[in-house]
Amino acid sequence: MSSSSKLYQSASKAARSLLSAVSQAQRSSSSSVLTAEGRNAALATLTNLGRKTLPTVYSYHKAGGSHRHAHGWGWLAAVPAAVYMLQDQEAHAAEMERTFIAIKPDGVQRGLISEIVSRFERKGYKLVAIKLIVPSKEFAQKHYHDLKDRPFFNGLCDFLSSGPVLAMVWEGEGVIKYGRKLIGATDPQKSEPGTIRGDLAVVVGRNIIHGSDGPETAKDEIALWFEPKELVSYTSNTEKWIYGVN
Ligand code: IDP
Ligand code: MG
Repeated sequence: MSSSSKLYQSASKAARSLLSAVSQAQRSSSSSVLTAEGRNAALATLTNLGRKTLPTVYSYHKAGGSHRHAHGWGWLAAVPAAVYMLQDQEAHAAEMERTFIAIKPDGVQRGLISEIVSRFERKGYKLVAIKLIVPSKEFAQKHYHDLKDRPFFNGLCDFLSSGPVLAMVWEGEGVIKYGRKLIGATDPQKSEPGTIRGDLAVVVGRNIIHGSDGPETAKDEIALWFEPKELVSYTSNTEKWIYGVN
């Protein structure tokens, strides 16, 4: 299980125990005002993955805070909305995956970084790591190790190590497989229009972008190109609009 789904699960678990506290509190309280501010505060705290969720909620309100609704049990009435959102997130978190995407030296030199990044961004995938590097030839050989017996292997590794490569990790439901769809067929002569290679490249030796071809390769390539600390886990504000079950 990925660390992000673990986080979603523990946050959701915390939210559920809070929910039972809420129903108890509501039964013994006259206040049941659901304010937008209160809901946002609860949501922001509860969905803030990677941080210690519950203690933040409690200390914020214990300290009195500057929040004018942060008194009595009123703020607790806002929590069910947060729980609902979390359960939604939990449903898709199980499917969440990461893939390694790289803009090769030809794509970087041709000024196609923003064009390519925007296609992943607009689709709804989340950027979790990015860096511009010039890989060594040895590194390129490691990256393309499965092609070492192909006649173009040496030239390919020379090319990959010839200039800057924009290395990235993108996260989202089905991103490994669908990322390959966005990229298009290996040979741009065969890539469909509308795909990155179909729209922006002409020959296989200069097909501007790399994308992991499966879950195992994605895992290996992310580990090859990035230190774990370079991968940034965060909740995107758009996630609640990109994912959802009706
Ligand atoms: P992929 O990049 O679509 O996953 P692979 O078969 O893994 O395609 O090949 C890796 C890279 O090797 C290709 O993106 C392309 O740059 C290069 N390549 C693949 N086939 C040829 C070829 O026949 N001639 C020259 N380069 C090739
Ligand atoms: Mg490949």
